[in-house]
Amino acid sequence: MKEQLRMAVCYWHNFCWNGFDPFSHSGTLQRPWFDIADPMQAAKAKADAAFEFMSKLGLPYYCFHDRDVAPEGLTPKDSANNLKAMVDVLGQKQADTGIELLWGTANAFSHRRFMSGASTNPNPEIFSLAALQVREAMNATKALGGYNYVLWGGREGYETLLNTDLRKENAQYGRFLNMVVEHKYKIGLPGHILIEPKPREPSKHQYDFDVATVYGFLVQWGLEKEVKVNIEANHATLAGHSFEHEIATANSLGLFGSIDMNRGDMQCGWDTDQFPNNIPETAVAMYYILQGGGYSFGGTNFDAKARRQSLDAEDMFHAHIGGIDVCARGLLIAEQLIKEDKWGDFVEQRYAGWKNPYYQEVLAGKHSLDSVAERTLAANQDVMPSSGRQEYLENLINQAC
Ligand code: XUL
Ligand code: CO
Repeated sequence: MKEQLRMAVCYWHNFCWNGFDPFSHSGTLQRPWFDIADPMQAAKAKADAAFEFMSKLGLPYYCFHDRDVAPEGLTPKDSANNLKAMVDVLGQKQADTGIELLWGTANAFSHRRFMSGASTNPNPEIFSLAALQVREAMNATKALGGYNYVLWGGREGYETLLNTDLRKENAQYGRFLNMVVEHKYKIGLPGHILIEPKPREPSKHQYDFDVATVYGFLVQWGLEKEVKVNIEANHATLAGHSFEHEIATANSLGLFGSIDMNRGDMQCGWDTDQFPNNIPETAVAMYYILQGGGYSFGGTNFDAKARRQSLDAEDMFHAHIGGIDVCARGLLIAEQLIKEDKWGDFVEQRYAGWKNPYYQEVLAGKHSLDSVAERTLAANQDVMPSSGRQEYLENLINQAC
């Protein structure tokens, strides 16, 4: 079961406060690399701290944004070279510790050039800068033996419709994503291209609103068999869904890839990225992940950070250990629920009528609305509903916890 969790820690949230914070909710943990004037030396010191921390936790994987591991340079070429230099550093760290790269991604949302979008920018030269940055980040991921590549479109959306051409931006995004998929095959990345849905923040409206919206976009651009989703718990909350709703939707559409594990705040509606601490909720999410067949190349990435007033390195350990334990407990409970099979069996029984050969024919398109209506008229029998047993099912979960 332990292998099923495929735990990773995200550089972005734990080691990334490199002078900016787009979400204005970062903590103030002591960060020794802050005092180092040379940005590349600071990046190396940050890598030392990150790998020491992840090793102490015994984590098998990590994830990164390009600009979190390597500073932006004065020119696009400098930025690309900085990342290449850090790939060597990170490669050595991986070899020394045995920690592997779950996924890489590009931060194409913090720099002011992306304020009107990356691939969806009205200016095609900014589209091209995003293409360069993503190509470099994909190549870095490949060079480090990474499994997957994530795209989160923080600025792929709009602030006001008044200045926005939705049709044009959609076509740009569709072409960009196809280019990314083509490049994946060119360099031979083993895992998935993963889109991470989120409805808003920093853009007022983001195109990758939720899993179902992403699916529609993928179908439009012929990519529904090529791209999967990285589902973040707090992003589901922001979209007005539960985490398990997003996981189950991805399962039903064949899109499930990976998760960003965290929790939001049910009262304030921000992307607070807190560590998970609710065991029954996590168990339900894990249940759907297992039910869908588990991870293939994906994993459980902590896109979470300790709170602003949790100042000490010790707090980082409390946060991660607590989060990992909640996921582990959730996974074991989910395993037990699947073994007991009362829940699965109930759902199966609820739909059992559809196994009837006649209804199999209906689903296969062998009957028209007329023929179904005539058969029903001939039988002339009303049907009573049966109980959905919601409370019984809710109790099953709590009993397993
Ligand atoms: C932002 C977020 C990102 C993505 C990767 O809300 O979740 O860190 O996980 O860009
Ligand atoms: Co995330």
